[in-house]
Parts: sequence; structure tokens; C-alpha cells
Amino acid sequence: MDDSFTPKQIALALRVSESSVKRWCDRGDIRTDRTVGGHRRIPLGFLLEFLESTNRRIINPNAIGLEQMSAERIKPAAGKPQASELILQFEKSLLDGDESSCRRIFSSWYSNNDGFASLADDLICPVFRAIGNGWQEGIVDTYQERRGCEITVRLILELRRLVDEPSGMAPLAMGGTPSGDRYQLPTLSTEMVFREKGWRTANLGADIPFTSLLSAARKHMPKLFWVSVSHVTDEAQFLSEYAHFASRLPKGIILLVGGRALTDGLRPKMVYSAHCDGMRQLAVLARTLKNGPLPE
Ligand code: B12
Repeated sequence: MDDSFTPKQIALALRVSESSVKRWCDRGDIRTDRTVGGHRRIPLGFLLEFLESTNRRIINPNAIGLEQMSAERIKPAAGKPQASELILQFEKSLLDGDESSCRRIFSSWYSNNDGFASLADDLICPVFRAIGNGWQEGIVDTYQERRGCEITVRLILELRRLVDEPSGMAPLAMGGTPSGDRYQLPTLSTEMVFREKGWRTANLGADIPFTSLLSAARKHMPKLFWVSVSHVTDEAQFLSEYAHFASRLPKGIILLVGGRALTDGLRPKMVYSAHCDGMRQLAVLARTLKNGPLPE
């Protein structure tokens, strides 16, 4: 097999348009060779580099004759070969709305890996990233994305029931997403990680005004309050409302922030006690803080 491909082959393999692939080649996102006649050719190594750096995956390996190749060679950076298979299956099952298949993959991943953090960081997050890219490219319909979220929320809640109820003495972690942010999966995942690490938890849900988040914190006095930020409509308004919230949060409550929308431009303008990029990092923090003293 010739280990280099045309943009059209790559487009079929990734299920994106050929013009997108050509654009990526011309922007240098995918390193590209040229034939004597000036046509673009993408060697396998350069394709793998691109997949790793963008967390994309090959959806249709047959298009580039990769069906013979070991899964190891087409895996995303962090996954095991077996894991990459499950990732592809999970994405397909979510897009098909096949909840039973999604449940099987969820359980299999959960029992073979180290806790919920891996499920969130290594399965849910990359699969939804791919679904988001598919939606952007127009090959995933909006209803497929929404239904995928609904299914995933239900599966997480099913898992939640399996995690032992923490004792009444356990510290409380509470949080949600602010106004305009409708993303349920990140805040629900945050709750799961705390719960697994033995905290009592209260996920307040999505799209809650900062004034109301503050009321909840004052009423229940959790040890930790998380603010999950996946979407910011107006940065100036967000920063002003956040600052008001953070400055009035009762002293001693640990303020944790996280989420895709906390860019390097935004986050330095916020005051908080801790920030995590992902659920694995959060799992370490949750374990460390559980028995630790409250900060001054
Ligand atoms: C599902 C989805 C939606 C759904 C969510 C429904 C629901 N019930 O939750 C809805 C319909 C709300 C939606 C709407 C929109 N969406 Co949307 N959406 C997505 C999608 C496909 C998945 C998001 C998700 O839940 N991922 C799973 C979670 C678990 O992964 P994660 O967010 O990356 O979180 C990880 C880390 O960031 C971290 N983390 C996250 N939060 C927190 C919090 C704490 C405390 C901690 C410690 C860690 C942490 O840990 C997580 C696990 O590893 C993404 C694609 C993508 N790249 O993610 C697009 C995406 C984010 N959406 C996008 C867009 C454009 C929109 C809209 C603006 C569309 C529109 N025109 O209306 C709106 C804005 C919505 C709003 N006002 O909130 C774009 C954003 C582009 C950009 N660069 O800004 C994306 C990237 C799709 C794309 N490729 O174009 N969306």
C-alpha cells in the first residue's frame, strides 16, 4: 500500500469536505508533499500528526485502505488500541441514537479504566469534540448532537446511582454553570468526580444567574463551589458578574473554576482558588482537598 493519500481520500476517511482538507493543507495544518505535477499528497505520518494535534479520528478507515492496519497506528494520542475502537463505536452509537450500545460502551470503559475522570476526559470529551466538528462541517445534524447529549446525561445519571452515597460527614461540593451557558455535561461530570472521591455533591445545573449561584452558596455553605464555564456571550458582562459573585462568596469556600470558555485571555482576569483543565486533574484535587483544611 502506498502510504500517502490525496485530499479526497483523507476527506472521505475523516468524513469532511475535500475543500476543508485542501484548506488545512494550504494553511499548513496538515503537512503536505506535492507530486511532480503539483498535486497535494499527504503521507501517513503527516496525517497521524494532524490527527493527534487536533484530536480528530479516522471515521472511515476503508477510504484510505487502513482497514488492514493495526488500530495501534490510527489511535488518538492518549488511547490504547482497544480504547480507540470504543471511541469510534461510542461516537457512531451516539449519532445513531443507539442508547443500549452506548450503555455497553460506557460500562465497559468505566470498568476497565480508572474511574469517571477517564470516561469524561478520554471518551466523552473527544467524542463530543468530533461530533461538534461534524456539526460544524454540516455532516452531523443538530438533532443528532442534542440526542447524543440527552443519552450521555442519562448514562452519567445511571452511573451516579452506582457510586456509593457519601456519608453525612463528608464535605459538600456544589456548583453549576452561569447565565447563558447551557452546557450540562461538564458540570455533571464535575459532580461525578467529586462524588466518586467521597464528597457530598450538589450539581445545581446549567444557565443560572451569578446572583442565584451566590444565594445557593450562602444558604448551603459548601466546602467548595465550582463554576463551570463552557460558553461566554459577553466577556465584559461575564467578568463583572463573576467578580461580584467571587467577592461576595463567604470566606473559606474554595472557589474552583474550569471549562472550555476560560481562555488564556479571560482566566487571568478572574479571581479563584483553583482551576482544572480536565477531570483527571480534578480527581487529584478532589482527593487532596477532601481531608485537607480549608484555605485561609
Ligand atoms: C453539545 C454541544 C452543545 C449543546 C450542549 C447541550 C447540553 N445539553 O449540554 C448546546 C445546544 C447547548 C450547544 C450550543 C451552542 N454551541 Co455547542 N457544542 C456542543 C459540543 C458538541 C459538545 C460540548 C460538550 O458537552 N462536550 C463534552 C464535555 C465533557 O467536554 P468539554 O466541554 O471539553 O469539557 C472538558 C474540559 O474542558 C474540562 N471541563 C469543562 N468544564 C469544566 C468545569 C470544571 C469545574 C472543571 C474542573 C473542568 C471542566 O473537563 C471536561 C472533560 O474532559 C461542542 C464540541 C466540543 N468541542 O466540545 C460544541 C461547541 C462547543 N459548540 C459550539 C457553538 C458554536 C455553539 C453555539 C454558539 C451554537 C449557536 N450558534 O447557537 C451555542 C452556544 C450555547 C450556549 N449559549 O451555551 C462550538 C464553539 C466554537 C467556539 N470555538 O467557540 C463547538 C466547539 C462546536 C464546533 N466545533 O463548532 N452546544
